[in-house]
Amino acid sequence: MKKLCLLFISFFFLTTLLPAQSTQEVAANIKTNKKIMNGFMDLRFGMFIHWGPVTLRGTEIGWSRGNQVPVEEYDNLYKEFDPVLFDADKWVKTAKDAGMKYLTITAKHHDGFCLWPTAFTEHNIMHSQYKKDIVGELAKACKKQGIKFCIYFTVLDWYDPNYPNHLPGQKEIDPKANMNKFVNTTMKGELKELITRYHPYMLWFDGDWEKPWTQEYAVEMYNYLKSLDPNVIINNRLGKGDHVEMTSTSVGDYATPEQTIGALNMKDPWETCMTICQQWAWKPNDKMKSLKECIQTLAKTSGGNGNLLFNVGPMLDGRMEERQIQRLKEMGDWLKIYGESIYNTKGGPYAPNDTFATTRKGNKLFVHIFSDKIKSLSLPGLTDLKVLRAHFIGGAKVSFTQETNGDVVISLPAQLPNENDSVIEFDLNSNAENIPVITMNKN
Ligand code: H79
Repeated sequence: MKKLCLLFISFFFLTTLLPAQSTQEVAANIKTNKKIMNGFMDLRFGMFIHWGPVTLRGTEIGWSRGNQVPVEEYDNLYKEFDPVLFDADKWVKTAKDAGMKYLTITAKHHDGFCLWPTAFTEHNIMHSQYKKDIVGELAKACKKQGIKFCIYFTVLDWYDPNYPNHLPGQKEIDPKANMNKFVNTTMKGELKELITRYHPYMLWFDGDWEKPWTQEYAVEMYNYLKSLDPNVIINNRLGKGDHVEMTSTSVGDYATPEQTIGALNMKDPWETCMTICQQWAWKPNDKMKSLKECIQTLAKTSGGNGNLLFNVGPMLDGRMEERQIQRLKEMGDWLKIYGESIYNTKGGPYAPNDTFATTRKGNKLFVHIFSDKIKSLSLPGLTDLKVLRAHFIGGAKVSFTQETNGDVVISLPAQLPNENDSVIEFDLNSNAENIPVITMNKN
């Protein structure tokens, strides 16, 4: 009897507690494989696009609904949305000229408006004045121009009656909502349309922090998406919790620091998303980052072994702002000269700071110099290898000495070749990618 009792108790625990726990993790064989993730991380630089009917007001997408713009007004903006000057090829060319290798469009943001003709809600582009499939046109233009096409999709939807919250920070749950139906019919249905029609390279989830979304939904959804396309890359905002770094409970393939450059990490893939101005969606006269900030952000991201997803908010008529197009083009011009120190490289071995960052590829170590205030720079810890030569990319030789303990001291000229980031290319006698992370004392 006692044995039977024990058996019963263990059966109870096995059937009730264990499965609940195991559904919170994604099986290793379903996760996106390392080769695909390495291919993604080699791209280094992508364009984020936040766009929708909210551009008619110039306020923030999603967040201004019920704040700067009354809910009733916000929810009807789409009826006026008519971006007649939208030209997918032009947007994609702008990304390409910037040296970007992938592009991510907000197919659906927190306001629930869909930029593609979905069968699951009328709150979509076909019911605007414009009536053209924005997502489809971008997917096509990306394919044509050799840019990887990716889709932003938030799990929260303040517009959908079945999603239990209808405003940011709402405490009380809508009793008429049906979260299971929202997830299993609407969300899965919409994502199936997006995957099977547009074949995105990556899905950028957001909005997982509200209470109705659970870790169980996330794991289920990850498995579902992988059943539709085993190769699709998924960011870590599908799962609950910290996004800045990968943890043992992360659901997704890579970490997503927002508006801040991620820390050096040689183990887990990550991508910083950051705005070229201050708002995600277009805002008139929004403060734009200087070229120096733009280039150094990209170099520091690469130096930390991460990608940069750089955001542009196009205007209500469908065009991107000319000053932003110019700024991006200037980044592309820098990349034409210095791209070999960004694309397909690894970050490290030093953590980037405001003076310099390093990247590496095979026997080459690239040192990005940000400051023209320094006369020399010491790189400690380069033991068991020899530096053979050094020169500025696109320029003159650089003088340096290597001490017997391996430390390298670089003498910098009074005038650096590039005012934003001058890159020194060092040839080593061994593979720079094998150097372990080197911690520096503040110099
Ligand atoms: O889509 C962009 C943001 O809308 C979204 N993620 C990026 C990619 C995001 N959703 N939530 N959050 C970011 C975190 C919340 C930030 C907030 Fe705010 C601070 C919400 C209100 C204050 C940022 C600043 C958004 C509105 C003002």
